Amino acid sequence: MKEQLLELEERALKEIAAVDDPAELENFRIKYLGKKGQLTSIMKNVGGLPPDERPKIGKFANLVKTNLSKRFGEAKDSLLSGKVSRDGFIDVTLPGKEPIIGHLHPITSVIKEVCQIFSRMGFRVVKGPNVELDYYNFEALNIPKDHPARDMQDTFYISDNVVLRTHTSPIQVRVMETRQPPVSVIAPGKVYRRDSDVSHTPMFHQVEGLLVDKNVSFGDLKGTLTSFVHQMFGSDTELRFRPSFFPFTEPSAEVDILCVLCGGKGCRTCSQTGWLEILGSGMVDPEVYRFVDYDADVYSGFAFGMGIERIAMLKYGIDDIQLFFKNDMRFLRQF
Ligand code: 2U9
Repeated sequence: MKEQLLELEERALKEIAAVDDPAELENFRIKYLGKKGQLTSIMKNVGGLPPDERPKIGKFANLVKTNLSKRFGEAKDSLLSGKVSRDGFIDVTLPGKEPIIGHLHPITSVIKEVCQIFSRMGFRVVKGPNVELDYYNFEALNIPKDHPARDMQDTFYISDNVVLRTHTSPIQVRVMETRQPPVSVIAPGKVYRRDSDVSHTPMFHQVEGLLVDKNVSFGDLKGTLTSFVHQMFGSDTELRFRPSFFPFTEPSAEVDILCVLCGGKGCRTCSQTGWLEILGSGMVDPEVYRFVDYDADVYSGFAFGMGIERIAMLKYGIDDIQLFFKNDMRFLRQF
């Protein structure tokens, strides 16, 4: 009987190791451990053994039963703990795997937000080439031949008169060349400058705007940009227009907002001034109209430009521009 028990144990252990669904497991239990099961039948015969053999075989049979019951319990636990069986058993009570849902890069979403604000004010979004003629990038924008921006140290030259655009202004020149006023356009895109440190990258993003019509005044510029700042940074954001200079606008002004970090008290971010520069602007210089055949006696207009990385850094409190270009998921997931 001992051999019988040993053979049964070996066979049962082999069988249970291959069981991978709950129905098979129940069949196993009935086959070996059930009331009419094979082990139960053998155990029923123990009573008929000679009295000297009975305790030894009885004890051995009980050990086999304990062992098979234990294996049965373990197999049941492992099947119910959510493992997916070969034929598709799934524990539907387990929490699902959360899919990773992507989203826009923070720079893309800031560009979209800026464009949406100006679109609502009637500006049309326009695009243009990244590789640009010197004429559109510098000449037609009244940037003189000896201007430092034209230096090989500052601009990526493809050839003598072809560059990687250093701003998106050439897009507006191309628009002006093809249509007479009124024009109101917004030009987003990548720009390239030979610059790389904690606050500069050789490629960054700009959004520029241009509006030309009859009777456009500096008041229109101030109203439009004040509305933009209030929509972008909050309606109670304090701002100021500070005189500046650009070759393509006259007069020119830079727009500062009260420092978002110190509230105007002065800190490292605002270089103790209490103000943060967010964009440049001005009335289009009549010199530019000469290149595109606009009548400067009839038309006037304003233009502005902003660096998107800078806007995003101020909006989200980021202190390192390089983070936008590293594709580190720990950074990107926060937006
Ligand atoms: C045309 C005429 C005028 C676009 C302008 C600025 C002022 C300006 C800078 C902001 C930060 C560039 O990214 S930045 O370094 N831009 O300050 N841009 S006015 O003026 C134009 C554009 C097109 C035909």
